[in-house]
Amino acid sequence: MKRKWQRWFRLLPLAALALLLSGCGKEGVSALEPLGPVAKDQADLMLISVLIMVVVVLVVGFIYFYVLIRFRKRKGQEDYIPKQVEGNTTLEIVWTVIPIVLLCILAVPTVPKTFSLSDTHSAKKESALEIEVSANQFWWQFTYPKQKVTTAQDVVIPTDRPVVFKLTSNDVIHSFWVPALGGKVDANPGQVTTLKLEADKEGTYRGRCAELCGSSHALMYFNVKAVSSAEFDRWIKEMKAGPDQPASASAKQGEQLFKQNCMSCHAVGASQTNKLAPNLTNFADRKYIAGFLDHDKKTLEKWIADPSALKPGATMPARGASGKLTDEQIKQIADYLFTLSVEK
Ligand code: HEC
Ligand SMILES: [Cu+2]
Repeated sequence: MKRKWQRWFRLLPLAALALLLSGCGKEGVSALEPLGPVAKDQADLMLISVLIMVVVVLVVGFIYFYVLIRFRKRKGQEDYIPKQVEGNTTLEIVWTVIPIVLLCILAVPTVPKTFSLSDTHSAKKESALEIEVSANQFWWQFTYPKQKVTTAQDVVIPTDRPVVFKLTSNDVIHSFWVPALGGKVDANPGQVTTLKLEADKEGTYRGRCAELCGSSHALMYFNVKAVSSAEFDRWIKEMKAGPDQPASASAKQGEQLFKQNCMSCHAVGASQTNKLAPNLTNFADRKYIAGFLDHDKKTLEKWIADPSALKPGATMPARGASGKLTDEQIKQIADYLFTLSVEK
């Protein structure tokens, strides 16, 4: 009885793993739930390979067990040796041709799809939207070169056309991955790589860094917000117009403090690119702080007081450039940052 229990206990880690993995796939972070044309094509390719592999495993497994049972050692026949078939030309041809046929079946959809999915040049002719992505430890900057707009953390795209992302990195190798929309591509320092994605439904898709890049690699999230093309055009206009002036006294005070303590790295104003920190023009419209933290004032105050306590390795200094902001001043800055909204 005790033995049996021990055996079940050994299954516990497996059960725990299954439970853990079942947590994957939240917030559109699953390649198996494709939500755009590119991702659908890729998921179909995966499905074909998996189906072929399942068939192979079933057939080979069946033959294996059949042979195991059919040719097992029987009592009274210990010295019996069944008919040997090495050098049987027919069998050799059969088990060489079958894998060739299977690989051909796999190649027919895979090869042309691989080329068309990675073809970012003719996508450009289809008037695709171009977005430059620069990856940093541990945040993302997005620039729309034609529209001359820069933002960070949340990238907004239209649903009516493909988007060509041009990726690079300011420090180490990162990898740009929006599982629901398609495969990932590395962002390398000193190099530009491209990735074509498309969202045909409006919604917010979670993206993340998929290349171990430092202590907060696992927290290097971003959002892709897909909106109608009219809404996208409006958003670009609103970004260019910028947020309204702060109204309350506290936020006004916060703006002054922000200029003195934060502007050496951050920019407010969508035409400005500052390589050192996220552009905050529409900070109040974001869904998270720093890509993953609750988007509320209390968390923001904690963030400004000590970023690396919340996101290990974050290069932003605690309590501003001087390190001397008081709790009251931090509160005022938080008030100001929450006025930075362009959505009317
Ligand atoms: C030395 C440069 C630097 C200074 C000075 C600096 N920051 Fe940052 N800040 C950063 C970096 C880098 C990040 C991105 C960190 C990350 O997500 O890994 C960041 C992130 C942020 C974010 C989150 C942005 C987002 O889109 O979610 C806020 C808010 C912020 N900083 C506010 C401030 C405030 C307020 C000050 C001044 C008190 C300040 N920062 C000073 C470098 C700086
Ligand atoms: Cu990274």
